[in-house]
Amino acid sequence: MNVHQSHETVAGDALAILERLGVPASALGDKGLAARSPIDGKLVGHVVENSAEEMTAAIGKAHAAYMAWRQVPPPRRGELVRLLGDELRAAKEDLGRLVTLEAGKILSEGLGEVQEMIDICDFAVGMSRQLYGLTIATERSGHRMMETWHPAGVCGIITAFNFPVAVWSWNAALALVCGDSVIWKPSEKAPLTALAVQAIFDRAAARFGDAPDGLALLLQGGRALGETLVDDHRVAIVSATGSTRMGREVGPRVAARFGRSILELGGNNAAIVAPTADLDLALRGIAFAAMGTAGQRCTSLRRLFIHESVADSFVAKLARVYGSVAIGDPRDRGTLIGPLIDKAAFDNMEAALAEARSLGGTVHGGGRAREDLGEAAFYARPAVVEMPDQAGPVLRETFAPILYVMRYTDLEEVITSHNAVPQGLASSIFTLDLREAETFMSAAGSDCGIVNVNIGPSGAEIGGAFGGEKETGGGRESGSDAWRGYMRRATNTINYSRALPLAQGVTFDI
Ligand code: UN1
Repeated sequence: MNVHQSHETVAGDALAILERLGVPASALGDKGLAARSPIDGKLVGHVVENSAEEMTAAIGKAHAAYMAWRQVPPPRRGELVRLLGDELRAAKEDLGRLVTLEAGKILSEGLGEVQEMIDICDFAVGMSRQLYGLTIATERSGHRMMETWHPAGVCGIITAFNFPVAVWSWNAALALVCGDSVIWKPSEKAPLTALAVQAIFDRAAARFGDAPDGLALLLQGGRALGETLVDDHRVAIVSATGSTRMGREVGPRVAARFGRSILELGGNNAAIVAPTADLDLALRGIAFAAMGTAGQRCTSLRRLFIHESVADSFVAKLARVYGSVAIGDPRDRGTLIGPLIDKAAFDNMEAALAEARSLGGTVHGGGRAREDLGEAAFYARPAVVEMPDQAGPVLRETFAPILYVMRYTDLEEVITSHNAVPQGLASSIFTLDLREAETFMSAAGSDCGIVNVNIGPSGAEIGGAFGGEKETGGGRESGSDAWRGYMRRATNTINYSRALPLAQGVTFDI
């Protein structure tokens, strides 16, 4: 049930937060990018839009900042990120709420996203003392071989609306300790949270004292701005999060100039519910993964393979949960499903459901909900769709709360179906059978970058490397050794002998 609470207007709420977080009034104007809230579909304000020329100038500035920053000892660079984490802790309530206002996610998820930023800052601070290389056995006596990791340059960060602040921080926190400078081009659908984060970063930089100017820049605008960033040879790394369509354009453009890209693109994540699964736990795990964030995570659960022996009762329970879940204003306590980001997202959901029906799917749920919350606000009823097989929309990522359910009999066969989609981000199996769990995690199991057991595919912690295979783009961000993606490696061979032996036994006597 929805608990109705009275709220001030979304716009008033958002503008007050921006002021408290120190966003300068000059960042907002009468024209530029329209900032809307999906909660009521109304305009919050306009954000000053940057030109391609401004982007080119910013890249020059960021490059100069990198030239200075790369000389700063990494643990000192970590101190800046420590201060960023400190400022984020102080801003958590406000920034989390702003994420709710701008992206429409429920309050606990808005706060969770800011926590994810704090976590990656802590991780990066530790990492700043561990940017280590190997010492490697050499075939020549009196020699030593080792590798050194150096800052790579300017890192361009392109982010999506659905994690409007955390994805910047996964990249920025690591890039900054690695000695890179960063330029951020956020989604046009989330310009306000970006302004807030930049103000928070600027405060951390002021406390730090001698960070070079232009170390972390924010530029707002559309496609042309992104293209300028992507095509500039001074941008050593482009880390882009968004659709596979976007990645298909960004990847080759960066490659054409021999730049490096880190791509985190679409997912079409699945879960398998095996006969031995703890079904209550599976139900809860699946509900969060499929309906949380209104299905608008790249890790959202979209496909469910359920063993025929447990399918009937499980699908009935799932349909009941789907029918009773609270949809509404994400600021209300008790709401679990907030709005979709815009009308286009709702239309895509409806189109996918219509296509699923035409392919023999049985749809439970779907359709518009909570029209009382605004003509231009698009709340959708989550949908469970029983599909005869994996076809049509099941093979695509639709950024909406649709869960396609298919039955299976044999684990090996279902793993083949599981992997038979173009995307390869996140996956999970619910089973208490060790053989099944290990098979799913083995080389012959899931082909995804994230493979979970007895939890859903979404909601990863920052300590692990995050990303996926195939059309998901292959990039890894966040934890583990993802930091290496933000540095360049030098292999050093040092001769401390008086002789000059050549490798591979080559002789060259002059
Ligand atoms: C995304 O949707 O782009 O694993 C990122 C998760 C979150 C990040 C999602 N930690 O669901």
